Amino acid sequence: MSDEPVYVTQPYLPPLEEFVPYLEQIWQSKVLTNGGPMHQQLEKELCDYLGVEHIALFNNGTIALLTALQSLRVTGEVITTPYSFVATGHSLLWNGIKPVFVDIDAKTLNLDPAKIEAAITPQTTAIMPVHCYGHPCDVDAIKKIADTYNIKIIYDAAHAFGVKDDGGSVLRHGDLSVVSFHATKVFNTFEGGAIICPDLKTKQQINHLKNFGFVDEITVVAPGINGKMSEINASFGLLQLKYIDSIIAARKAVDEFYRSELKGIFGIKVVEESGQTTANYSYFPILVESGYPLSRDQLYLKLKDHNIFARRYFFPLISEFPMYRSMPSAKDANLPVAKGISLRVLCLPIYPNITISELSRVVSIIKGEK
Ligand code: T4K
Repeated sequence: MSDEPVYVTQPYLPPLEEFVPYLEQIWQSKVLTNGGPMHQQLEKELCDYLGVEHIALFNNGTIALLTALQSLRVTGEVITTPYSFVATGHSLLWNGIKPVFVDIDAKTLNLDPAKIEAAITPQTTAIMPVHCYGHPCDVDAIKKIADTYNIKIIYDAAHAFGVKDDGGSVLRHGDLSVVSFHATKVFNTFEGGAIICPDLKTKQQINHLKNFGFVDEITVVAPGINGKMSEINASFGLLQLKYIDSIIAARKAVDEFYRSELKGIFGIKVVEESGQTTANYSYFPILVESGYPLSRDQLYLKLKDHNIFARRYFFPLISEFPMYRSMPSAKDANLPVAKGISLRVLCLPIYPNITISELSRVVSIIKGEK
């Protein structure tokens, strides 16, 4: 009998019977969406949990990114990283904005602040960095550049739920930060996302934008979109939030297991956490270096042969997809670090309910014992 499949991630699902009372409440109220009681309660509880002032919930992280750009009226060119999920770049294209790719830092794998200034032109109106794998960007250096050139910062913080630095939640940085609550994320609402807003006025404006631009029954102030989170999604978030500390603790244990087991394997480099005081262990990226007996893709395929579905996040680079690759900033010569990392990276399975025997299977394949 072959081994059970092990995926790069699996959502944590609380006991089904605990979800039933939420559904009963929704059935009773008949309020299914449009900012109902579950939605309002989740916004409140997330503010408390994350330690931020204002959150606007969305139906997914991508629509939240689109709306964040709309709300700041970003146009022209935006500096961003090629080393991310394709939604980062797509949110710019959907707004008619030209992405300008800047290389990443070899240690943090985030946008390299030292390379940003050279990419700024009179058309640049914003920077969109990503806290990749939940590892914080160099927020101080990025803010200094944005202040100097009077441009905005929108953090794609899709991976950074619950991550903190010395001053608190990393989600407080930038003009706006956007998180994803997709099923594959540390905290999920099946599909979902949010914009973290600095003040109530901004949140209200974003609330209008996510509801077609309506401010009352007959007044539409902007060409808004439908970005609303439904009551089912919000209620699942409320239930999930009860378990979030144990979810993150279980992820931490997986992270520690891998770090101790993979130590000293020639040619395998574990990507270090950097800059956070509280991590969320959202991904477990390793780099398959030249000293390892297999290439990254050979190891990926070998794991797959054993029913272990590691993922090459992020390969190809965003800049390599057809709608980006003819842009001058997309050239490999402009992005040598990102290119190199994307050819070596492999994200290993990490999620709360992964078992020790599954983890041991992963490790023994990497060690060449299988
Ligand atoms: N910005 C960044 C930096 C992002 O990483 C993302 C999303 C976004 C923006 C956009 O946010 P959203 O609009 O998605 O809220 C997955 C996710 O779909 C995507 O949300 C995520 N980033 C990206 C990094 O990963 P895929 O295409 O790799 O997902 P998929 O379906 O192959 O799932 C991976 C594995 O997870 C599966 O092999 C099994 C497991 N899985 C998946 C789903 C959907 C489950 O066990 N249950 C599930 O329901 O993109």
